Amino acid sequence: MALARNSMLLARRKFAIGCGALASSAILDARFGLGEPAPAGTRLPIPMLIDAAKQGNAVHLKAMSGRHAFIEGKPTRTYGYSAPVLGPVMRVRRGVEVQVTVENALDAVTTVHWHGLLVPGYNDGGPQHPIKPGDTRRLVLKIDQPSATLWFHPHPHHDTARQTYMGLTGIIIVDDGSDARLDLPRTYGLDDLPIVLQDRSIDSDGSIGYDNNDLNALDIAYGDRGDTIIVNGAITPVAKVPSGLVRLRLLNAANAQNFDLRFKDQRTFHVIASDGGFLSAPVAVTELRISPAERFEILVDFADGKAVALETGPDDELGVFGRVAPDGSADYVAIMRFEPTPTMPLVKRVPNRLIEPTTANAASATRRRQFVLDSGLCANRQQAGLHTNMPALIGINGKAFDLARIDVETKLGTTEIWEITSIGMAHPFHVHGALFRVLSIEEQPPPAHLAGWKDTVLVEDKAKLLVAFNQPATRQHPFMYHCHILEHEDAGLMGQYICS
Ligand SMILES: [Cu+2]
Repeated sequence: MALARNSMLLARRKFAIGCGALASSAILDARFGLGEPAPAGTRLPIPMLIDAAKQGNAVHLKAMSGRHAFIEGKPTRTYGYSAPVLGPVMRVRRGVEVQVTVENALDAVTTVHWHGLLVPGYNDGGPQHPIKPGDTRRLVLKIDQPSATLWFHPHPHHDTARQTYMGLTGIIIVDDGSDARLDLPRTYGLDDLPIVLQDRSIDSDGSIGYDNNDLNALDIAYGDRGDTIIVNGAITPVAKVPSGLVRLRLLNAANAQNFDLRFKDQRTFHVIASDGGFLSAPVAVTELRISPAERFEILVDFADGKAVALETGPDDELGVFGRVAPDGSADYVAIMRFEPTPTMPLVKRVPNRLIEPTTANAASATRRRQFVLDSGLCANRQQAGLHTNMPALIGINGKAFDLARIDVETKLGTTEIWEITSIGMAHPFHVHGALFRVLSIEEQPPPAHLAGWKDTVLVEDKAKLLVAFNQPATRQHPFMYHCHILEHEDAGLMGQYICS
């Protein structure tokens, strides 16, 4: 949690002015760079696929510590789900009940939250349902939602950021059978690849450390950001792919970092799905921003047989210091590479149409609520004139998270308009147990790739969401809504709602 690592974040345009005292002590020499170049040829690790249907819809996950070498020959302590780091990809069919057991083999209390899965509050895996070290939790997850790429991660009280950073992240693929009908790439590990994007600070001895007692005010204010980007746990790996269409299931599982993705040759690719499932039609783009906890599925055409790097660009939330090349010499840096092989492509054609999302009528919303997300930065303290000492309030609508307080009561089967305002910096806002449509973002209609059902959206200034509440949650087992910068969440940028 070096101060230097986060100091450059102060340069972000919105709060560059007015943070004098803090900035003068913090503007050091840090750069958001890629660290050591990776050894060429590290293959993209492909997480183990658990196809629940092939094992009687029973899945066992063990949250455990292990050892993983981010740098060759320098293994270090990490966490994973039934793996030394990260976890399996769990494929579940729509319409089934999956019996899941979660064993906690860590030396810390944990939970597993099924991010994006539409299940009742008692199965949501929030901080209200701690699993003690040595304990095993059994639950039955009823899968009833369209095809989508979801994920699972820890959500314990005040320890989510550390546990996720140490490696606890897995993917869930919900499969309703539409892949074959749409003739989409669907051969796992071949033309259907999970891509888990994260950043880490890796010390020269290969270790990644995260100490909750060592977080300084800046680590919390900006979230933990590392100088090395990892993909499925590897530094700039290489994926061998068919010379045809390849589907990438992109997940930003970073604690705080936004990724601005493009291919080095700036080829066009197609976004086919976001958090909640398919878009109505593929959206052609050359760049794609993905914020923490968001997912996008994209189709990339490698028919030309040419190797190409996937790059990330400067995080423009961070101003000139968001540059990714350590020496500032390049705007974009490679985070992985694709090498097409001259095999027969499995799928060649991008479909014209996908699946029309169920309609969302803002006129039928029964309530309108405002949520002001405040991460306690100096600029907003001045604006608000409320707080004079660090640490400032980190919370929603002036309240820090309280496990004993229900903030919002919603009605099952209704929709509400939630107006989200970010103060100080952009916050990726996530709602548990519900999906929403973005009605407007920065007062504009959403771009096509953000127009489907979602559960997380990056709110730079303002967003208006139409949230659909279709899962029950009681006072004993409420749902959460929060910023998905994990240090913000742990520090209190979170609330609880019930639904009945
Ligand atoms: Cu935040």
